[in-house]
Amino acid sequence: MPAGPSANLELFGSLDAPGGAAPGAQTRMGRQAWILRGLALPVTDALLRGVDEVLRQAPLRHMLTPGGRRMSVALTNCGALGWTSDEHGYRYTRTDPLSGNPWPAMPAAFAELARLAAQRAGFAGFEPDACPLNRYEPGSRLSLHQDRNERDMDAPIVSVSLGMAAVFLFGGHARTDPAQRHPLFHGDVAVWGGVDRLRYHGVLPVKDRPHPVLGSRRINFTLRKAG
Ligand SMILES: O=C(O)CCC(=O)C(=O)O
Repeated sequence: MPAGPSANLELFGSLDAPGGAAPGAQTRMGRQAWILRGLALPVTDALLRGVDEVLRQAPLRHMLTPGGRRMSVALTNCGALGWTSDEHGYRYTRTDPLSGNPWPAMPAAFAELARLAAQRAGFAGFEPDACPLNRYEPGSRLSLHQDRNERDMDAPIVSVSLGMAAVFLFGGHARTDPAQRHPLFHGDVAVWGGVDRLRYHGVLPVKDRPHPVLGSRRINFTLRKAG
């Protein structure tokens, strides 16, 4: 059984814990949903170089929701397909609407980590073609949502966390289902797919607990098979 909210926060104690959860540990969120603790730690330098390169080519921006609200997370993309949102709805595009250019290539380190994480979580052969990248500042949040704009629902979502810690909400198949709360630390990788692929998830408003490398920022990128 997945651990409940209080179990996880008690297990890992304070979100201020500088080292985060023990690398190599695994938190089970569902039958086919895991947090692989610290899996990204050995490659964070390559990942952060990749992040810089993506941001240089496709700067972060605050997108509008279809309801006209400005998202509190700033977002961009890399890979063949990029996720965008505006007053007309959510969709994947091959080009960045700001520049008209193709989205930046997916850094090799992102794709390699995604394949490793997916394989560890029971999804061998994962080949992502899309990667929305979010930047959270203190107060930024992501409300409960399902990732359902991707064509390939057999493929998992692989979600990599860097920088400040945050609380991840992992709910059920209805928005009103109770949500588990899991701390996510620098280097943690969450994977959900199969029977858990369409579960609602989100992030509570991020508290300002500066990270030694990224300061008052949290970077999260999610690798997907969208096309
Ligand atoms: O920031 C996170 O940990 C989750 C990101 C997410 O749910 C998304 O980009 O759809």
